[in-house]
Amino acid sequence: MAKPKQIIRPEDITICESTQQMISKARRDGVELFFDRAEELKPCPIGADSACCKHCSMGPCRMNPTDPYKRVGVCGASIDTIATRNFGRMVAAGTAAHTDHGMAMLELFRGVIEGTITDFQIKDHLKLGEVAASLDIETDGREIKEIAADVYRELEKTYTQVEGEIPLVKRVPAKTLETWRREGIVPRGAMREIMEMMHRTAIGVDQDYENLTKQISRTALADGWGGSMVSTDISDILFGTPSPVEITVDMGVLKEDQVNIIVHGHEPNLLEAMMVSTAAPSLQQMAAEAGAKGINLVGMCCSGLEVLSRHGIPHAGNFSSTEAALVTGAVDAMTVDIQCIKQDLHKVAGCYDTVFVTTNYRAKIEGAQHIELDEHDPLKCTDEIVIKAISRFKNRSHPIEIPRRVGRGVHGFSHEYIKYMLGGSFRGGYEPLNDNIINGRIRGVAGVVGCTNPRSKQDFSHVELVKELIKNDVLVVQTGCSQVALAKAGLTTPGAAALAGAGLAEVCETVGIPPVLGLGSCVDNSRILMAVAEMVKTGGLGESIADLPVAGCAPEWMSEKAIAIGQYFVASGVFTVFGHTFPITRETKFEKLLFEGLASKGLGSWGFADDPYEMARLMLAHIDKKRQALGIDT
Ligand code: SF4
Ligand code: MSK
Repeated sequence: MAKPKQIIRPEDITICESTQQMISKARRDGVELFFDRAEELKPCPIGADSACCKHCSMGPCRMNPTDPYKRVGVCGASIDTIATRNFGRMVAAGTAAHTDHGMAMLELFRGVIEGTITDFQIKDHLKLGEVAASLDIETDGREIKEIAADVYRELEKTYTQVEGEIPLVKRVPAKTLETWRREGIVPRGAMREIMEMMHRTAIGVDQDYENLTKQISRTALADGWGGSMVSTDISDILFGTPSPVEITVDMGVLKEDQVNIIVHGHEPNLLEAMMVSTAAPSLQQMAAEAGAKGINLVGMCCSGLEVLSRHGIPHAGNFSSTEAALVTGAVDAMTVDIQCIKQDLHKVAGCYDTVFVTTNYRAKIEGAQHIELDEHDPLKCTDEIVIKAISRFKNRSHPIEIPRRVGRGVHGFSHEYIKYMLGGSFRGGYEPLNDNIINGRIRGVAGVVGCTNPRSKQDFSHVELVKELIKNDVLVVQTGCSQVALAKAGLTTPGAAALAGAGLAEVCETVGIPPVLGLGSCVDNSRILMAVAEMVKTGGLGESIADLPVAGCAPEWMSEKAIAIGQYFVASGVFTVFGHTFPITRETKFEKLLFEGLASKGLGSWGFADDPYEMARLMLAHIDKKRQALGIDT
């Protein structure tokens, strides 16, 4: 007799109560969610340990992860070659995603400079000036467009430069850059690095895991200090550098009596255009005539974080909640552009007659309607979507159940703002960050970032880890879906200082900041790089990023982009812990290199832990080790 299928309780799947409520509703409605498939589709244990190669048709070749050196592939590839190549291709894919996104922002910038795109403008002249100065571009007495054209030309090299160092390495602390030069990992343009990474991981090319790992670091650095950093800078120049703003999160931001439009994905331009469309008097009037009290624009995932940080637009939830938001029945339209968009959103939307629209030529979904966002006339796309959403509102035919929860917080902490807030400098102002680290009020700084993953209880590790860190006087900076988890848990309010250790609480209360600072979307991890670079340059905490009492963590990661981010932090000198899974076979030379060997070369290192308390323990131990080495072990 077949065993009855075990039904997992929603509270064992997620700590997000809104998502729990929607999982129960989806079950009642007979709608399958990705949580259900994660239960049914168990991961292949050989693939999970990255012990399988399918780089040619002599394979696929499967190694034995419990006895990794017992055999080699048909071509003779060892477990170290196989696992390193797999890891390298993840980094290449993640880097490609961030850099292609950054390049799209740069093309938009070029259109604005050339005057072919008129619906977007250069909004933040101060940031443009700062970026120009960081690239040694003259600004005195010059027209904005002239400066912008020079900035464009320099930043284009981030992608296309075939030899030599990309311009943004000027921002890297001298000693860190010296280490990169010694190791031969200073990046050229991302196109070159990704191309070489793909070449060297093909059958019969680079079969020395140490040599391959150098290219892995070089490729990842072309992302962090290249494509991602350009994306952040250009988005700030065009849409404004974030500064602290009060925000609301969770599914309670949806409104039963309004037309609800969710924008999900990664590119800020779609949401910026949607802000204009939803505010248009003619469309507001149309919504009113349909019986709506207004048009409610809401973000999800990283698109949402871009506009949450800049404009305080409400945010309905992170990666694991995107289907669940549709289950409310209250979403009249969901638009998506690129990255982290589950294919089955289209199907779930169909179950509730929600208008579901893809908008980017790079990312269509079979069967889904596509209304392309053309930056030359963006409102054509967004107006059409708003009209469709109003029509769906008018004809709503599904019962609506909106979870009532709304979390509040203060987000929008760019690295520029952190610097300003902490006294105009990371050291020497009225509440300098470096001095507070040196005097021990702040024990260290941790970046807690990244995705959620249906293979671990949604949000749990993010929240528990951050609670442990702030309790131990570690200031936490955040990007991506992680900060949505913390905002829902109420830890991004200044009042959360009550949960911090005495030293950190004192700093937070004096400056008026939360102990957990949301910095933006996943490309905005570049803001964390800039913050750590600034900490080194300010002085008192060593000469390279690897000397700092800082650590990073992606406790519930899932995307190849996360691996690229992790590797660029490690290559920059940061101890970086990943949770729940790590794509590597244990007890191999490649594992030893990533977890120990890179640090001995002056870079950072990887760490892994399965539960948030162990993640915190590893990070605190690293921070304390660095404090001791700096002689500030107070
Ligand atoms: Fe097997 Fe080598 Fe081909 Fe990989 S490259 S599938 S290890 S034969
Ligand atoms: S959206 S990459 S799930 S952070 Fe940037 Fe969230 Fe991870 Fe996507």
